[in-house]
This record gives sequence, C-alpha cells and structure tokens, in this order.
Amino acid sequence: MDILKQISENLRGGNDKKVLEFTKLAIEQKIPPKDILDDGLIAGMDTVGKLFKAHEIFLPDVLLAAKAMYSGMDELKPILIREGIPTIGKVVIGTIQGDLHDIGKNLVGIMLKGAGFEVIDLGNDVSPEKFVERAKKENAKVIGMSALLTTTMQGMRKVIDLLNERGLSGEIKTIIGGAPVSEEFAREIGADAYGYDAASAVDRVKKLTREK
Ligand code: B1M
Repeated sequence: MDILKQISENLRGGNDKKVLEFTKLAIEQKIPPKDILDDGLIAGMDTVGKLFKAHEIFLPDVLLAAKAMYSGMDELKPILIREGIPTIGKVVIGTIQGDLHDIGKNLVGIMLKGAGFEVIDLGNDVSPEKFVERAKKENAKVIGMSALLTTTMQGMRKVIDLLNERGLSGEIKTIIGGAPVSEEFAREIGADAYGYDAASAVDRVKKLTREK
C-alpha cells in the first residue's frame, strides 16, 4: 500500500503512532507536504466523516481520528511554515461560539503563518465580543472564522453585525470557512470573503489585506 494510503487508513483507524510514522516516512521520501496533507491526512478525515454520518463509527472513534490527525499535522507544521516571510499583517482566527471543531481552523492558521501573516489564534468556542475586542486591540487587519456545524455557523453573522455596530467593518475585514458555509452564505451575512480550504483562505486574506 502506498504511504499516503497508509496515512489515511491509519488515521481512519485512529492509530496516531502509525500516522506519525508514515507521515515522517513520507517527509523523508520528499513527498510534497501538500500531498501528504490532502491525500493522506485530510483524505482519512473525510472517510471518518462519512462513516460517522452513516453511523458506522461513533464519537470516540472520531476523537481518536482527530488525535491521529494532529500527530501527523504537528510533524508537517514546521515544513508548511518554513517558507514563511516576515509578517505581512495580523489575522485573528478562531472557531465560532458553541463549536469545538478546530482541525480546519488550525490548518488555516498554519498556512497563514507560512504565508507570512502574524496569526493570533483564539481557539474554539469564541464569542463575538472576543473576536472583535481582540482584533481591535491587536490592530488586526482580518478576522477569520471557522464553523463546522450548521447550528453554529449563524454565529458568524453576529461577529459581522458587532463589527458594523462598532464602526469597525471598514478597518477589519472578515473571512469565513468550514464545511457547512459557502460563498453564498458569506455574501448573505456580509462577510468580506469565503475560503473553501486553507490554501484558498490564504489567497483571500492576501487579497483582503492588499485591498486596504
Ligand atoms: Co464533529 N461533526 N461533531 N467532531 N466532526 C462533523 C462536522 C459532522 C459533519 C459529522 C457528520 O455528521 N458527518 C457533523 C456536523 C453536522 C452538521 O452540523 N450538519 C458533526 C457533529 C454532529 C458533531 C457533534 C454534534 C457530535 C455529537 O456530539 N453528537 C459534536 C459537536 C461538538 C461541538 O463542536 N460543540 C462533534 C464533535 C466532534 C469531535 C470533538 C469528536 C471532533 C473534533 C475534534 C477537533 O476538531 N479537535 C469531530 C470531528 C473530527 C468531525 C469530522 C469527522 C471531521 C472534521 C475535520 O476536522 N475535518 C466532521 C465530518 C467532516 O467534516 N467530514 C464532523 C478535517 C478538516 C481539515 O476539515 O474542518 O472542514 P475542515 O476544514 C477545512 C475547510 O472546511 C476549510 O479549510 C480546512 C482545510 O481544507 N476551513 C476554512 C475550515 N475553517 C476555515 C476557515 C477559513 C477558511 C477555510 O477562514 C477563516
């Protein structure tokens, strides 16, 4: 079985030690980090999502898979960041209130750092006030919000409304992302941009910071 398949299958099985071992091997064999991420780690997590939805695996299995995902991501992180250039602007990121999913948000943070942004990561379950107050305090150019649940995605609108209420929407731009949100939803709630994945989030944030 090829290495990337080994990574995705072991991630699906929640075997963090094997995921780490094969991620290291893939790096040693000079497989491009983006391929290790997309075709190994993310591919494995996609399968986990499908099996969970079909009730073929359960929450503890998903938690183990998330742990395995982090064991691979931690190994890849320095490589993804390595080509970073000095900071080109500050971005405050976080997962929206009520939502504990942070794998995608962390990936976006890693890629933004790699692109030279200073990233202030507020973690998960972040309230609208916390997003806005921290961005203002840090003089951040962009707030990046992630949501993985259809029940929490509406919280993104609250952040944008709060920015408007405080007269900050010209100064601080917003980008949203995560599986249940879309370009259309971004338009609907007045977000400045939508990122389909971590790489497109970086392109969009670059564009937003150039626009200022
Ligand atoms: Co949860 N979960 N989960 N879960 N979980 C989903 C999201 C779900 C789709 C699974 C399913 O049913 N198929 C479903 C949501 C259904 C819905 O809302 N329609 C679900 C559910 C229901 C739940 C619970 C409610 C389960 C329960 O308790 N009964 C619960 C909620 C807890 C809470 O948040 N309050 C829950 C819990 C968990 C775990 C804690 C066990 C774990 C999270 C661990 C962690 O994050 N530390 C977990 C996981 C791992 C998943 C799945 C399997 C994988 C998510 C993931 O990490 N994907 C997920 C199914 C799935 O998505 N396939 C599922 C990999 C990651 C790299 O992708 O996060 O999409 P993603 O990020 C992408 C893009 O979306 C984008 O870039 C990333 C890289 O490409 N992106 C951005 C993300 N944020 C961005 C921000 C940007 C730009 C792009 O700009 C700022």
